[in-house]
Amino acid sequence: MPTQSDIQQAIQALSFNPYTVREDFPILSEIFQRGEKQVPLVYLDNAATTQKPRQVLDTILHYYHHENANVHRGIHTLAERATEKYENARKKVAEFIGAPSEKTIVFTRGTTEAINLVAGSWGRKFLKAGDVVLLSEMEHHSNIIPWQLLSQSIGIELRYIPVTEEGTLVLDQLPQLVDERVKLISVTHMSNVFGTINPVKEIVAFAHERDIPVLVDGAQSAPHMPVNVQELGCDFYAFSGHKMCGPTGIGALYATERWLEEMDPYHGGGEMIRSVWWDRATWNDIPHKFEAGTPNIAGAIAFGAAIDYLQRLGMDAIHQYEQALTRYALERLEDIPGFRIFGQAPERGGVISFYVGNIHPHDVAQFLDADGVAVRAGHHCAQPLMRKLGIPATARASFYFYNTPEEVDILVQSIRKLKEFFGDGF
Ligand code: 7TS
Repeated sequence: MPTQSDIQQAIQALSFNPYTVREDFPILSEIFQRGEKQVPLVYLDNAATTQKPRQVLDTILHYYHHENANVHRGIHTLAERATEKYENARKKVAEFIGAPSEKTIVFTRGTTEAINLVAGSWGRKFLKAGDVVLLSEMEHHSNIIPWQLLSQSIGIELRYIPVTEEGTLVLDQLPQLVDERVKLISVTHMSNVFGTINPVKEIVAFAHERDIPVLVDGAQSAPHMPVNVQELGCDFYAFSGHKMCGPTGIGALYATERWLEEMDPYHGGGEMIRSVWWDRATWNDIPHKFEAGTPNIAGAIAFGAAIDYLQRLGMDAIHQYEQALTRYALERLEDIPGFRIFGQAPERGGVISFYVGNIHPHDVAQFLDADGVAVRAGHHCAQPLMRKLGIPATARASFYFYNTPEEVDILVQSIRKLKEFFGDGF
């Protein structure tokens, strides 16, 4: 079992210090009153959303104090400032995921909207009744429902790559699952339930040999590991700013230039047009063709600031530290009798879904909250997967680079206390 001193050694070797970065996050100093006692916040719900550093918060304030104007339309100084900052943020996003050009980055509200954009625009143009979209059984609802909606309107069919008990994809079945009717594969890079990191590069290689495009849901991968979309080779990659220190309501879709050129607009309105007549219109260049209306300007600029922040720490170091912290947590949690983990893939990130004895996950989360520990309990927007696992929900702890081994210790202690509290009923 990695000891405190092992993990402290791992921390020494990092290019950042998880204890000092915490000072950048005002909310991490939150203290809750519990009767006579005060307990510090232990925030372990990072797969749902992450906290925001001062650098991102200041960027939002600075934007509204000094730069606020609409983008791409004004000639005045503020409009130029806002446009430059907004487009500069796009460049940062492109560079962050190794995209070949900022033209391949469409700002969206987040992963969900990015996937809906692909289903609504690419899907409607390139799919027809009887075509198959291949998903996996570990997808978040946001990579299931847009395809179900498309299925209801144009008659595509959905197939699913099965998952094993340990939370890995049964990729041996790909040759049987992928026939000539499969026209798109859309899979998550990292599961928000199991923490499994899927071998998307191999999936893309398999698909491209058959001329099948691939969408990667990067909601849980972009925040936690270095990602290079050109290396992965995927056609589409969707992710959210709020899961990587940015604000809510902003995210991005990467798509290859070829697809963006060929796809039709998703929403209609200002910004996305070149010329409009009463009965027709022509479209703006990519990516603006997909950004109708006034965008989330402050959000995009703050997303850029979040990327600057992460890159200062280093994505490799973030990944390395989270791996060490997850190992530290897993070994302590597995030591608790009756502790059951969902997701034992060898390649995994900092998401731990669990059951304690037969206590309902909502009770677990409530009990932990009394100790200041924030975990999520629920179906994690993966109801079909929960059904397959035969459970209504799990409790889930998920880490980010600002979590510490001491916080893991508090989680472990709190679960041990829970066990004592429930006694024989445990
Ligand atoms: N895909 C995955 C794999 C996710 O984990 C999530 C959000 C989404 C897509 C949707 O992202 P959004 O930013 O558009 O909402 N996952 C979670 C979660 O696990 N708990 O709350 C949100």
